[in-house]
Amino acid sequence: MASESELGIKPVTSSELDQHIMRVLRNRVGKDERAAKQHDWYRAAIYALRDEIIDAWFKSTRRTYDAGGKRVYYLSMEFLIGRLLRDALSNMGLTREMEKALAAHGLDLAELEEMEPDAALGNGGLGRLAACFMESLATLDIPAYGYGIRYVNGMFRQRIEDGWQVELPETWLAHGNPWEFERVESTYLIGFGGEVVAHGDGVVWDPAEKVEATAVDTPVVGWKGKRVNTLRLWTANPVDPLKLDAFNAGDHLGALSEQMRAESLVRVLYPADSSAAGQELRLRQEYFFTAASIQDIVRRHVQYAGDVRTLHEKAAIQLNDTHPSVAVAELMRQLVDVHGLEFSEAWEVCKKTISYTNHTLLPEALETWPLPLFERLLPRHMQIIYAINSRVLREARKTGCTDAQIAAISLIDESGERRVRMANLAFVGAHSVNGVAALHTELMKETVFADLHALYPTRINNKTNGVTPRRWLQQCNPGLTEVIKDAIGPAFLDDAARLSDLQAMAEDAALGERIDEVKRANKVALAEHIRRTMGIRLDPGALFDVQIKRIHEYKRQLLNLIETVALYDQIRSHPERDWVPRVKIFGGKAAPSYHNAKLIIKLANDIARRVNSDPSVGGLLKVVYVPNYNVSYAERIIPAADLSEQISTAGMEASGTGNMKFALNGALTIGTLDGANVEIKERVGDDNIVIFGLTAEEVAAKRAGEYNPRELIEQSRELSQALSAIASGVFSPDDPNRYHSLINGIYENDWFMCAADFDAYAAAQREVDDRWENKAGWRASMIRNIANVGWFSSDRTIGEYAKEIWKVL
Ligand code: NBG
Repeated sequence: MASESELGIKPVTSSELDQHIMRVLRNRVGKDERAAKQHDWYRAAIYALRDEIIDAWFKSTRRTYDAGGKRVYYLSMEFLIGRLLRDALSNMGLTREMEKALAAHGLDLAELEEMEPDAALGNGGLGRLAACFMESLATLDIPAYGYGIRYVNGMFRQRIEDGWQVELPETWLAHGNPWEFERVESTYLIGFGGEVVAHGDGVVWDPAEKVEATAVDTPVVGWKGKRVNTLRLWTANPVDPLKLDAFNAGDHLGALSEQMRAESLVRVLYPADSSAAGQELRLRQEYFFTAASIQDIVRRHVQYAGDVRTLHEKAAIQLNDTHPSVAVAELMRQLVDVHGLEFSEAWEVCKKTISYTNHTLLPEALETWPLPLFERLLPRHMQIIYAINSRVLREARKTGCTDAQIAAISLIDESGERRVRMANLAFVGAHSVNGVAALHTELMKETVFADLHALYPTRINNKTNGVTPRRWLQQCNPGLTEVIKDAIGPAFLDDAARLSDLQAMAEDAALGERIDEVKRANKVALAEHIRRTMGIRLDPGALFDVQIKRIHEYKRQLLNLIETVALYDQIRSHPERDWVPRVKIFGGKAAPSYHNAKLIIKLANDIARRVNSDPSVGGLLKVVYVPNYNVSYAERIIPAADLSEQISTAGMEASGTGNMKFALNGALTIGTLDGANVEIKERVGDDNIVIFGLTAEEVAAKRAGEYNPRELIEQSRELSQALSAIASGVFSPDDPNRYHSLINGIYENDWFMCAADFDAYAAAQREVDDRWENKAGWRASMIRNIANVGWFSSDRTIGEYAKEIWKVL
């Protein structure tokens, strides 16, 4: 147990915790020990732990108020937090105490942990990054609020039926959420529609519709309980829940229409990753949570500092992608219309307060809204955007921008149907615009933001992503954590950079063996889970080759599948060779409307069915598609992986964070020079990673030039055979044409460069085999990966944001 001085809170013994749990079981859950079921104990355990956290929470909040400190506000549409029990216990230093307290009643903590629903309020990397950042903010003792939406249904649950993805609603709140606190006193009115009317010297917005946003708070505990911050998620309520006159007139449904309108705002998370959602409801969601957050921030500031003009001294607002970028217009509206500042003065305060992170260069994911829709829903914001635009474009004119440059900088896209460009709004309204990996940041300057960058050349900066080592090493891989502790002592638990102490021991055979034993135990546990849930038997001695992430063409699960088919052919044609036994594990969700992504899932399942039942590959190759991949599943798979697939078309993956988690757990990466892979390679060294394929520059050149995939395919025997097998229905005898168009896309256009990179990828896979055969070499590489990726801790990332953007450290 951690000491009081470290925690800043009173240490708790297991018997105190036990008494606490019994009290809570009785008084809050309403059961005694005899009647209590597993779920009652689960709630009692969380409530008891939560009580311990609350003390630290109050202390943290009080300290910030007393010190008059600056706060960080992280505005994000997504927080993919996953389960909280294990995380909170470990950070509070109470895991052992809880285990003991529960064991006294014959209960197993691990079983209770499994009962917790996975809070999936996000799609993928962007949402998980926000969750890692919240934990690191608390760990670094930085006062911070995360602001988002309390979705009733988060990310959908994925079922695989006959190989196809089927989406089911996820009901994570079905049995209540013991972690949260509703704050009815923090309720704000959020308007939509209506008109702008003259008022005194200025104008006011008179919305036609209003809903209430109410705060629901979840405590976020940092490492060793040093600080507890708040994740504040907004829920929506109607101003007038029941229209009694309508009800009395017999219109029972119509009477509830306001209720339904409000509920729809927080009902679902849009399940599209890296593509614009586009619908009116999405814009309403964005405005709803952003406006509530800005009102809350401004209210807190005015209450404690008095003068709204000093907002930037006490508040740093980070926009997580463009989703909350209407914050720029909303903050301006608050400052000018509500608090009476001059436009110019407000504009300076706004820029100094706000900063923006870009997470993708995919043009289809850069949000824009049809002007008529935006103006109808947010008429005053539209006026403010025009006013900002005229300032910016006048400034641009003065510096000698051409018409083409002006058109690119403008907040309004005039090229077709007129649209509001949210990325440009965020860019001009922020003092800092950052990318999430070195390569991505450079590409931002050269491509999507080239003209804005020329106008504001110091605004773009890089903050390479990171992951929290608490969840992604200590909690998901306790075995490895123990081995590392034995080898280099516990300093790395407080500072992941200290993992580098392992570097000098990379060739230590005894250490290599122990790390290998842990990896094997993790593989046995995963294999057992897969056997139990899917009925597939895996050999833990095989190389576990894993690609888990959202399904997207640019991430190239298809390239991996084509290589799998080629390997299958090779094993069958050359049974006499010493093949390295492989287990290919795939997992991930596809956006429900993304046709090709769903087809890729079906293809993986078709290949799996065929390969796994073919006696001629004799256990040398197995293919598994794990259903419903989520944070908790990642915590199970990553510690068991030998090989991490990070094979996106170069230039398209902004950073990746899975790549960091795998390396931290001792997997080797096979990958392209894309996103943070580039920086992982620099750190682990060329001999401890397998890099292949076109560079971002080469991809751009091919796309601009005369790339002929058909010719390439015809020159590569393995590739053409694998493609024709898939296209001709070898894996889909029930529907031989199923993959025709998918494969034809590679022949005709191959935007994602599967054909161009195939030979290099296949050769890289055989290089992995060779390395695997050299056991000592592989183990040394595992150690060198673990030793050199401490830099990818989100503590380092948040430290950089704090010093360079927020100025709070
Ligand atoms: C994703 C990128 C990833 C990156 C995460 C977190 C979006 C829009 N972007 O490469 O695709 O790791 O953001 O920065 O989801």
